[in-house]
Amino acid sequence: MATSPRLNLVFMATFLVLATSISAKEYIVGDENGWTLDFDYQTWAKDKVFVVGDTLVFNYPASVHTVVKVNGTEFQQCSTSASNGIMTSGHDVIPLQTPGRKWYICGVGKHCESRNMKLVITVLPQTSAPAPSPIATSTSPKLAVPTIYGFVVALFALIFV
Ligand SMILES: [Cu+2]
Repeated sequence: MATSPRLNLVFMATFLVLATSISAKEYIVGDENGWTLDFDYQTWAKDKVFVVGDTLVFNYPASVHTVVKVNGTEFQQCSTSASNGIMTSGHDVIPLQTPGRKWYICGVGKHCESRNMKLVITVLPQTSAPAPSPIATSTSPKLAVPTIYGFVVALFALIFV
């Protein structure tokens, strides 16, 4: 019993769609500056669109800084509580698993209060329509979408012609 070429196409299309939906962006906080003193993280975050499934990476010399996930109030006050997860590895990879606002500060000394080591981002749901278009510097995720649409159109053409 021969495998239908159309069935193969369905599998391929399914695979492509899945591959696209799990593809995620990794953001190095502060880019080459990393997680450090006196960097403007709000400007860094401003033109980026964070989506569930993306990851944040905080790079810094371990023992010099930390990364503490806090709430909005703690963020404003640069305070931490026992319930906050603290990360100290120097290469902290944080998967963005839920939509909403996320706040991160450095828990060392007055790095948050006086040296601007604080980052707030808003994570969008994965299913949302294309976000307000950022001035995209990375083009690969954008290229993938027309590819999928083209493939789906071709697939329908094959099935219904
Ligand atoms: Cu610090």
